[in-house]
Amino acid sequence: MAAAPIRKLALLLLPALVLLAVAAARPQAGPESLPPQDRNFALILPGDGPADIVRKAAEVVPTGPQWAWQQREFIAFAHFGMNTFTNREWGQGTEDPKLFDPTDFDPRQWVKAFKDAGMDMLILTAKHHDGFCLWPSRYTSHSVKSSPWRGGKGDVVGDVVKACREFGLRVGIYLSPWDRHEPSYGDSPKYNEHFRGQLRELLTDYGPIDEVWFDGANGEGPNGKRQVYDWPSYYKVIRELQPQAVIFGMAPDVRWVGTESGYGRETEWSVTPIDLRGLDAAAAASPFPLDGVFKPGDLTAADLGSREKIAAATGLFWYPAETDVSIRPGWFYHPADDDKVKTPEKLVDIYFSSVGRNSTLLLNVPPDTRGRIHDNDVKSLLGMKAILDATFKANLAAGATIKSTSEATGHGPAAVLDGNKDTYWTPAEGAESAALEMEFPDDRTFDLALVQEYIRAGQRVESFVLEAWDGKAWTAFARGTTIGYKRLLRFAPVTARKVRLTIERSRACPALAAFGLYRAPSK
Ligand code: FUL
Repeated sequence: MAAAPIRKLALLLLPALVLLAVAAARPQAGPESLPPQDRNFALILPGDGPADIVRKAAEVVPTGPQWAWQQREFIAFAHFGMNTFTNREWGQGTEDPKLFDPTDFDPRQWVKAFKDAGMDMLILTAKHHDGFCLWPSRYTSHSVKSSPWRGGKGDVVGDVVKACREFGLRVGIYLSPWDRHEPSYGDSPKYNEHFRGQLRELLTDYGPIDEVWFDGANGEGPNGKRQVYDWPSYYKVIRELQPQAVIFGMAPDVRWVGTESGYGRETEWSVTPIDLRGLDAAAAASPFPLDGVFKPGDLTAADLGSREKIAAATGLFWYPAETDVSIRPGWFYHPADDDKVKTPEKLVDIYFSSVGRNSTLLLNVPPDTRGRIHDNDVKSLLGMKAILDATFKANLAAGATIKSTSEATGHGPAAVLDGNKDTYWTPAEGAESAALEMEFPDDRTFDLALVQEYIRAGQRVESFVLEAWDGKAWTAFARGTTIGYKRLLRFAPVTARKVRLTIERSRACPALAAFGLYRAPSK
């Protein structure tokens, strides 16, 4: 019964999709063995069997903004606002703006610490659920305007952005749709207009904003009413004013990894199901095709993208994971937590379980009531960076003689060791197996491997194994499932002169951008 309308839709969509494919042709065309890649979604058509679905999943690729975001890897989050001064995690919206009064506000100190820690962007809570605005919004007086700080003339967002520009960090904005202060909240059209207005201010007045962070919290407002958020209209404002930005959470660009612990899944797929039945030809051909049909599903599920999971999908899209976690027990600063800051070793473990599992790491480091980052947090951040620098200082696989089972023209195995993310090895068309063998000039000892797929051609690898040659035989020392943008594997130290990486299962021919072997510093 349901098949007929879907088929009709598919016929309708076909010309639009062909058009899209032509219009969005990528400058980085793959070799002949890789099909043309240009869309971050795929329609499953009636009659598509399991093999077609798997092939389609392998062909879905990130958009330009998603690709740029993925390479940012390590992002700072700063929860700062009314809660910093009331020592709470969630404010009620009734707080007196006079409470907001940092004594030594110094965003340059934060941003320098983030830069020194190797972070690439800072996302600031411009407004949390209590509704207090860190910028002088024209839409409310519940903001820095009504605080004693700088005589009501201050602008936290403006100063933080300025510091980010000075140190070369990108900027992201957290703007809570749930607003426990704003009287129009719950009066749906009115508040939607208010919220779009605030978005417009933030996305117009502060230069490039590269990520907008939306959680889905939807509690009651001051009048006890719940708001019906008009998400597509919010996306429209963002797409128009900052088309290069990705939207996190309640939007089809970047998903929540599903935990707040810093630990993502071992098997992390960036291609997941989406219901595309509402997508018409015009929407499909628009620059942001998924904005009108996106609905968040259960992102806490253990499996979001296996063959079993996608088997019944009506569509698939590129929806990569971001792992948000706080360096402290809470998101906001609380003096009682000063001795509960995560240690450098814990942060490194989190890095391996997020960046090392095909995700980005969004690490929250909350400024205190002075408006500075506490020394304990700075120490942990820098300690983490020192461990990562010592770990990744030299790729022990560099300089190896490298052979592959086969290669497509122009995509030989040396590409995985050349330090260039835009070159990759891929086997010859129709190859049945895919393996790389590396021989070093001498014995090497390592306890960590890095593998990266060239995700601009899609995420394909489902399982792989690493083996060492002991002079007589190959012995497996590490195994992994998905790779995606980056996979880091830790194992007991191995000493070998020859190492083999075998792709055991893949959705299409694998395309690998990087391989590395490293040794963690001894403690
Ligand atoms: C959640 C919020 O409710 C928390 O307060 C915090 O901002 C976290 C990052 O997102 O949904």
